[in-house]
Amino acid sequence: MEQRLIHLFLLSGFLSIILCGSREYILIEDYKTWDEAQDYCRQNYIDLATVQSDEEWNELTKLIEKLQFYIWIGLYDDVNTWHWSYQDESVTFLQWDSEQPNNLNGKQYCVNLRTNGYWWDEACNLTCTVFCQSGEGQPVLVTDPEMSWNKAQHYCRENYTDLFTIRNMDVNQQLTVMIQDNTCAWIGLFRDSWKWSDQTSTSSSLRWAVGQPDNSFGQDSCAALDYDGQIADESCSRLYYFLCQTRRVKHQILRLEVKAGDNVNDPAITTTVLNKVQQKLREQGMAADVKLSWQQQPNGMVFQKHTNGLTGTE
Ligand SMILES: *[C@@H]1O[C@H](CO)[C@@H](O)[C@H](O)[C@H]1NC(C)=O
Ligand SMILES: *[C@@H]1O[C@H](CO)[C@@H](O)[C@H](O)[C@H]1NC(C)=O
Ligand SMILES: [Ca+2]
Ligand SMILES: [Ca+2]
Repeated sequence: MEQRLIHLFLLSGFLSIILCGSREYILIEDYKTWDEAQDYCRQNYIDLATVQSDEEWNELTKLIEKLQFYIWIGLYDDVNTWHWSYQDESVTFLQWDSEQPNNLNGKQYCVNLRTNGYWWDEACNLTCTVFCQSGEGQPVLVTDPEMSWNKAQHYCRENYTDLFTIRNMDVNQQLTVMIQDNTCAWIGLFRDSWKWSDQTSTSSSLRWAVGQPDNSFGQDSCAALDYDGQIADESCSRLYYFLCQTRRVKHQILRLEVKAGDNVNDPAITTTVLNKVQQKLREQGMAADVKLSWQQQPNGMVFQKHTNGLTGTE
């Protein structure tokens, strides 16, 4: 058998590991509007506070125990996000009635057509007749039974194409003539509602105080915690203390020693090693909040040769 003599070196490299921990809240005892508070938190921390889990709610409740009034958090009502149910089309034509949309008493996320030919934003659980859209794009009026907007969307998607999309005045006129004997008819227009400032999902349930959101001042598109640790919608221009969020970050540096040939600083190899470590972390369910990177040595290399070379055989 042929033996090839190669040189092995003892090399070491440093792996930087950054662990992102849970959310941490910082109460800022300074009166600001919601927008000013958002700016402040984004400049000094991560953002206004997002609250997703039970543990996070508990953490907050501890913070506010000593307070007497509202505190801004990162929740806001995205009031200008009207779009159509069918293919998520954006809005090019609008026919609001005077003083609409007004989000009266809060929770008006769906739109119906009235007999005067104008549109109203309404609570989606109101029951109305329905304009579905046929496969040919024609309006079909469903008068029996009257339905909530969500039921109507389900009904139209199952039996036709979707709720109806109104793109111009002529069609709006055509529909208006069709509903003369009814008070309202749902069309496909609706909007997004409450969102977190840091754009994380609002899927976890929001702890609204009883009767909230109610838009009682007419422009309540920002959320504050009350002294019970529940949420209320409030006018964004009010001046309240506020909660910022940050994350506990842990930084560790790991020294790795390898015995290898001369080519370990090849990016293909260092990347492979990094991926292997990442995979190990993932197998242990830890990868989501971990950032790994190599620390480059002063000479730009990842691995540094120790002074004494070793000699081995392959
Ligand atoms: C709609 O829901 C609200 C509570 O979210 C309720 O007070 C109201 O009575 C409901 N309206 C209808 C028509 O069901
Ligand atoms: C489709 O139409 C039928 C007949 O009107 C109705 O019974 C059914 O509930 C509709 N489908 C849905 C999903 O509403
Ligand atoms: Ca309205
Ligand atoms: Ca309110």
